[in-house]
Amino acid sequence: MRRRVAVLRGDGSVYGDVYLEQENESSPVVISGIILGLQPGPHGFHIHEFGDNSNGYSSVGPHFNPLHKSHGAPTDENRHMGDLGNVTANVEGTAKFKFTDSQVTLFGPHSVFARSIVIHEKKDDLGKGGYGSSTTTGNAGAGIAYGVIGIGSRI
Ligand SMILES: *[C@@H]1O[C@H](CO)[C@@H](O)[C@H](O)[C@H]1NC(C)=O
Ligand SMILES: CC(=O)N[C@H]1CO[C@H](CO)[C@@H](O)[C@@H]1O
Ligand SMILES: [Cu+2]
Ligand SMILES: [Zn+2]
Repeated sequence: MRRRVAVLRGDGSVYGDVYLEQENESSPVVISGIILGLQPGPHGFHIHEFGDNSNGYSSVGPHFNPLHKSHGAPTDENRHMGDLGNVTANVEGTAKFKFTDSQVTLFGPHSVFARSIVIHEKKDDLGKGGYGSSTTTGNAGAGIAYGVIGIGSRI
């Protein structure tokens, strides 16, 4: 079992914790967490390439995309590995979630360990919004909280 954790912070009031757990390299990764301080509604949720927030959201790089694909929905075959779709905040601005993903892994050369998790100000249109940035970022706007995927405690 590998357990990783990302502590999300930004310049504003949004913060949260995201957990990634995977039994072994052939089992799906389970992604869960809670993010607070959001505007109600869907927010783009991705793994970005770099575990570097020395310059805030500007330094986390593009969506993690080791297989050189296009932006898409988590259920698409043609998607960035880091494309996790949206998480949705309730009227209180809290998004609580738990889902599995078939492409993200904590093992091998494409491991997402030490990369960044980002939540965005706007919804991810899953590549289908028709904006210039739909096919690269889902037109999700700026990242409002982000954190490096690090080593979690073993419980
Ligand atoms: C991987 O973990 C799954 C449970 O998630 C288990 O069914 C499977 O046997 C394990 N595979 C290996 C190679 O250990
Ligand atoms: C509004 C919208 O596009 N919501 C999508 C956000 O991502 C999730 C997870 O992939 C989808 O289920 C939603 O349809
Ligand atoms: Cu993103
Ligand atoms: Zn993407």
